[in-house]
Amino acid sequence: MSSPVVDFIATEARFGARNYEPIGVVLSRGEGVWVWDTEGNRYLDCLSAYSAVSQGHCHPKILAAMVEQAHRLTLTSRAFHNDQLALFYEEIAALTGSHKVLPMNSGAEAVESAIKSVRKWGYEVKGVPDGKAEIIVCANNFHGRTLGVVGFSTDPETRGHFGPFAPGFKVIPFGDAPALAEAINPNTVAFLVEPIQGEAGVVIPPAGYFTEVRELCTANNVMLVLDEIQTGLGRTGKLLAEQHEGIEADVTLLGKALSGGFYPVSAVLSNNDVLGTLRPGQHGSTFGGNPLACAVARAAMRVLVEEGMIENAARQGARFLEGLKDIRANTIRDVRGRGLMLAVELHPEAGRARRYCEALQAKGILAKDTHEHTIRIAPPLVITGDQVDWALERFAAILTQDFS
Ligand code: IF1
Repeated sequence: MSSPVVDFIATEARFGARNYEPIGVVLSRGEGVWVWDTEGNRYLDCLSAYSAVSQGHCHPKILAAMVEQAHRLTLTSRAFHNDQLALFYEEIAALTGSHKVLPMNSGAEAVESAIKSVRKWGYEVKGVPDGKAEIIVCANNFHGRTLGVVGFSTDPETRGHFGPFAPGFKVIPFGDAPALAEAINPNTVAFLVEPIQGEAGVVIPPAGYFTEVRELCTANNVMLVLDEIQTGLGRTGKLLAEQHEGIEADVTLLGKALSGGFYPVSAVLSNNDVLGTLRPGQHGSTFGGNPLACAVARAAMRVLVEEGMIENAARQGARFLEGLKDIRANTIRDVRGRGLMLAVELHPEAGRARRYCEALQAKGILAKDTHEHTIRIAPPLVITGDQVDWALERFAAILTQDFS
């Protein structure tokens, strides 16, 4: 057979580094919650490019902003001002209530930038002796793929054989406030944590955890850095996941949906003097804050709010979660989620989650397994109630089968 699907997959395998193992579908078009493969089959996208296309595929207003800006000016570098950056700053600050913004590109770059900033703050404001700054992170974290970041990963796959790594990180269990209290010492500059651990399998901490975390950080002059790259911008049914516990981070990291999936755009936001310690020449990026990125991000933030996507994530997320909980299948060990960040954890004996994702694909749903036994579900935030019900029918059909 010489179908184009075989060609694309084989050619990728021949030339590409094999750092991914994609499901056997070749996508060529997307619109809203739907994507189509090269043979014209339609799928409901329950991954949303790891939450980057929260606004739906090829959102027409973000597309228009991107095309319009691309015709005028794409990149100036930060050596000169451009007429989009100030507007991006104003709008992201108004949306999130943050005081200072550092624009970057990928999520991992935002994390790296935050680490540099809190260390510098530690030395210049908190008074930590030079070279002694400590950052506390959580076991099973996922913050990206750069060397600095994988160095404090606890996943052997993620960090194995990539060392040596930078020192200065201390790992504690996630969801354990007493462990944080114990780990803090006078050289601690920050606690870096995901509000809900995504890659770990959508792990939601116990209620009250972040309230205690906030209090501990404040009491010890430790910067609370929330990685909202995946949870932020409406994914969990609130603009920021921190709002579920009524707290405010000192530093917030955004990425992914900040561009609605059109372009890599990330940002470090701070409520205080953390970003203020960066002086000219001490940090930067060729592409960070470029006019195309800013125009795209402005449109991506605008449609999120104007089209009620955050409220819709709360509403449809509750419907999806309830529907999943109603599925009676002995393959299911646990169902959890907040907003449209959901997961079905299978019994280990039920077989690998990957098999279920392949079966879902045959029924017109694309979802992604994580950690062998968990199916992650994160559709675009524009999903309707009927589409949730359509998906639930198919999840029920697959989960009542046994692929062990
Ligand atoms: C891959 C998971 C999602 C992130 C958080 C920073 C980053 C990510 C909380 C880095 C990125 C991605 C990247 C992708 C897999 C993925 C992922 F499965 F690992 F957990 F989304 F669910 N902070 N997450 O989730 O952002 O530099 O990639 O823009 O294969 O690496 P990036």
